Amino acid sequence: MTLLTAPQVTVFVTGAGSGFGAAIARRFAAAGARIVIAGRRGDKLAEVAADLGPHVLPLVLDVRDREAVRSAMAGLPDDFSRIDLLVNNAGLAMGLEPAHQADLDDWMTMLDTNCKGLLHCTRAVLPGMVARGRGHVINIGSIAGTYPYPGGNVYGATKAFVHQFSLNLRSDLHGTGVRVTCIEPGMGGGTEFSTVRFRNDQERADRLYAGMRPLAADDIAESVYWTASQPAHVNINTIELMPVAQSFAPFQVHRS
Ligand code: NDP
Ligand code: 8X3
Repeated sequence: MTLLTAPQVTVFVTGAGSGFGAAIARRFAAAGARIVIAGRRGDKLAEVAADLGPHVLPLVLDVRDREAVRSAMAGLPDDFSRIDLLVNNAGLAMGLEPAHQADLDDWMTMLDTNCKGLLHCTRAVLPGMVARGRGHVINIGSIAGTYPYPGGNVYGATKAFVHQFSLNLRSDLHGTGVRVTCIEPGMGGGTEFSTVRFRNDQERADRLYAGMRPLAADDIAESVYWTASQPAHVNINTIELMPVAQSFAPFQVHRS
């Protein structure tokens, strides 16, 4: 039985008030799932929830807050408490400065959100999944976790953490029936990602996508949905996807 043909499937999506997370929530709601949508801004969650039908629970939550995550997960109403799929999507990049000029606070925020926040949510859902003998954790990584680029320093390192933690989780969950996937997109447009990275400099954010077609949030949502829809004996370990307009550049050579 695939996850999505099971009755009353419950999906928990972090960072669902915008971008990929909102699209993922919409995709699963369209398939009839119950959805918990989590994020820090209640107004954004309310906007998303308005389109998702009756089986949605908006949850104002900062994934960096370990105790808040624990108590929010433990206090979910009965209808939403047995999470079949956790999508760890909340995350951010802050700045594109080289390491010797970067803001140390930005680095800590990325670590706290992209790594620790993901750990808080994952650790909270796993015991229930293991006890039920089924479940799926889908982590949103990035090509930045595999391919270095100038200014990617800590952001890329956090996504390398997400990649390796996902693989290591698979080892720990061997024999439990719980699946783990890391989905690693390249440039995605139509989200708040670059606006956040460039500290609300919207012109700079828009320039990044000028004249090219990035991945859309719906492309990521479709890959998450496809991954979760595989038969229960199939585990998709990793998916890396990029826009056709993005590829690789040569190594840099400094000449004196
Ligand atoms: P968005 O900025 O639109 O979405 C990120 C979401 O995470 C926001 O809704 C934000 O909401 C939420 N969030 C941030 N911090 C926290 C927190 N501490 N607790 C709870 N929620 C939080 O960007 P994307 O949709 O593009 O990004 C989604 C994921 O995809 C991220 O992990 C990103 O690293 C990854 N990614 C993005 C790519 C891209 O090019 N866009 C490519 C590859 C990966 P709020 O502020 O209300 O909390
Ligand atoms: C976001 C993709 O290329 O901006 O993770 O790092 S990239």
